[in-house]
Amino acid sequence: MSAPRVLEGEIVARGRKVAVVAARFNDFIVASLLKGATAAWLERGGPAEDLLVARVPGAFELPVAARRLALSGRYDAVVALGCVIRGDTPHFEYVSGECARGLQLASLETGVPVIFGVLTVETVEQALERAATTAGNKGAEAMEAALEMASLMASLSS
Ligand code: INI
Repeated sequence: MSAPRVLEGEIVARGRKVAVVAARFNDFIVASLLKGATAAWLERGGPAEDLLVARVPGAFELPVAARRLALSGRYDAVVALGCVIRGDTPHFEYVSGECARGLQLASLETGVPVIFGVLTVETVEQALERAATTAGNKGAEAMEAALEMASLMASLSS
């Protein structure tokens, strides 16, 4: 019996162009996510000059900037980085929900992978765990997902 043909993206940065859009809100966490994403890009063989980083005020502003970058046609993938901490107000639901919805929309509307590297957590401790500098950095994971999707999208259209 013949096996099905399986397509899977490779996590390789050389030859790719990626944009990162990162929120400044909760920068004590987002800075670590950005460090992780940049380190993953360099480790996977990406030249520093082929990685663009754009900053926005907060997670709520990530979708519009991600969409603009995706629409430019210059990037194979966009990575959105941010951190929303629940706190005591319903603000959390609006910011995190609209951010997730907007990023997914930007991806579906443009056909460019937009990666959700936004922490949505209950506490600062949970955020710190996910932005660790050693293992489990969600920024690095987001970059790896971006590279895998960029590669997969290229093979799906060839
Ligand atoms: N933005 C975040 O990125 N994280 C948060 O936790 C947050 N909280 O809690 O309010 C937050 N708010 C700002 C928001 O993203 C917008 O920048 C602001 O509302 C202006 O549109």
